[in-house]
Amino acid sequence: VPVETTVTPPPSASPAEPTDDAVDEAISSLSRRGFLRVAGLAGGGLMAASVAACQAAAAPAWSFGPVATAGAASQAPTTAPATPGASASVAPSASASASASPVPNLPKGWSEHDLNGQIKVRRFVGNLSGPLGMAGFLDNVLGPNKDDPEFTKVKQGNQPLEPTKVEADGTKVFDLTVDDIEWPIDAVNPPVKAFGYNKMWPGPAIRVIEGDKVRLNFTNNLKEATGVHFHGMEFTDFKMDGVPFVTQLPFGPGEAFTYEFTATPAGSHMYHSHHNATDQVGKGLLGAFIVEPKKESDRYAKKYGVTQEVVFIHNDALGGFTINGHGFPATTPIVAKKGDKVLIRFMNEGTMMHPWHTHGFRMNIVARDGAELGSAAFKCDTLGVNPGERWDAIIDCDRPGVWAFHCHILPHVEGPDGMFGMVTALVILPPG
Ligand SMILES: [Cu+2]
Repeated sequence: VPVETTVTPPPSASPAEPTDDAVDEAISSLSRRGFLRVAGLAGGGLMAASVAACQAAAAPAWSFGPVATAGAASQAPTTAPATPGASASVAPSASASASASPVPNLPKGWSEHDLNGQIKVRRFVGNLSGPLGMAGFLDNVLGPNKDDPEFTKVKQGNQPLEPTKVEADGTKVFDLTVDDIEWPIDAVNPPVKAFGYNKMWPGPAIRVIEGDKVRLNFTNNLKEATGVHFHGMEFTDFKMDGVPFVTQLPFGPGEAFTYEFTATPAGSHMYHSHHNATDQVGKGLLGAFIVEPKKESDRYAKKYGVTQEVVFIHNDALGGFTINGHGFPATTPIVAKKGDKVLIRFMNEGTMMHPWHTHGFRMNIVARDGAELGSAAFKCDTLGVNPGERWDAIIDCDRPGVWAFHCHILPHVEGPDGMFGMVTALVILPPG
């Protein structure tokens, strides 16, 4: 299981944990090399060529090439040349492991893979041992981290969007733009050239109430045409369905288009580009469209005692394997308190199925595609989420700890230098 094998010495190692000093020294050696690698990517030219050569050299050890399998990346040459930077973001691990020189002071029994794996986890869960009341446990990983945790350094999408105004007839008006953006998949690799609604990936989370009249004004600031589809909505006027050449003409650079409908049914839904979509959705034109049930007693907080909710929008194209526009260790951990009930709205905007696996807990699956399962609700610890699907899962946080939470297609989560991509954790803090 990834976390355990990554943060502890392998069985062949000396039973004593390596000293902090030895690990820090080895880490700083690797970090310097990591910095040089990033600098090389940013500089392009000769360095870029040598990085490309390194990546080619690394290929035989890598059983699955995320770059090759990612839909948009493989089709990229016409619309988005596959730059070394983009490749590095898709498989951030490949070039680091290709460096040949031995790492000085590698703890006994460790490989460079082990050390790189630990660095990734430190970037993700540094500074956690204090809040968990676990000082002394895996201090190299959960202990004081000289760097801030990754998620404080990268931009976050999925920010709540308030209506710009509410008309006299109750219509909620939302204004959105469609923009070219540079998006950091993590804090180390160069940002990728992406698209965003309101300059973020995922686009802003839009939340309305069942039966609300909504009007969504989109202004296209891209250099290409687009169209927006509200995935899961059942409205009367099909011309609001957002499929260029089927229900409307695409709207081009500098143009605007307004979608207007009554929000129904309730549930977890999405909005995304439906034009040149392999490319546009793969570059970040995706977002959550959540319709709360009209009756308050039907909402998750009242009905199931949900205390916190999280949206997980997956993608597996331009930015590699991502949750909410970031790959591990820049994914955001779910942080809860013992006793919390956490709702996760899984939304797959990618091109392949991802089986989400919770360590330590079964999820209570209460809705699919916005439709409540009722007596057909079920529990599982691994939930396959197909492209286009939304599943609502509730976790009873009854035991403190740092619980790994990841897609269980292993090449989506672990590479030659540790975990990447669709990995996060459920962190449950003890009382107080
Ligand atoms: Cu996956």
